[in-house]
Amino acid sequence: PHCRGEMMREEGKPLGLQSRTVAEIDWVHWSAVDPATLIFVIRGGEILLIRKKRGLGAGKINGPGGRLEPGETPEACAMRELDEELGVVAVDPIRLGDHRFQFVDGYSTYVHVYRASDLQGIPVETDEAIPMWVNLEAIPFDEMWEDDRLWLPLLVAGKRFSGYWIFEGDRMLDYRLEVY
Ligand code: 6OG
Repeated sequence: PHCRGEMMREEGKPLGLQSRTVAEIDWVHWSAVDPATLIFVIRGGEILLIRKKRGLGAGKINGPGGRLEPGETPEACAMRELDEELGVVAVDPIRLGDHRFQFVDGYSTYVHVYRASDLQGIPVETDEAIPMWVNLEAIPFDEMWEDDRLWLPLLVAGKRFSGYWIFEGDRMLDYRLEVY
């Protein structure tokens, strides 16, 4: 539903024959409908998460982030989204990985993933998000996108990664996750 009219088919595949496995996609020539970001602040044994009020994944818990605006760099996008969603500024964000999400309805997004170890300001609820500091031992994966339990522990451990994911709505069909 989030993609109606934006993109009717995935590269080289007629409608109705979208790939359901990672191996079927030519990822070198793949491109995403939307570039986007996620940013996770981890401080004092806790991670800053949000309950998203709107956009893709509304109702779920996720990291702050969102789609790039035209001409915006990924890092600027991550910082803008943190400000818009929670009214805070991350200190020294570093890019630890990226994800390619292909949905079988044709929508796709390429997500740059950042981690920061400090924050200026106190997160506040906005019309986009409710902030929550969560113990690193108690990340609520049951309320998050299905992929998160597979790669968020890598980010917490400071590892670099690249993910390739196929989704049908909320359901993950297949993935490949590279860890460096
Ligand atoms: P807005 O609609 O808020 O941008 N996003 C995902 N995050 C995770 N953890 N898993 C997924 O699996 C995701 N698909 C998209 C990227 C969308 C936000 O949602 C994230 C953006 O931060 C499918 O503008």
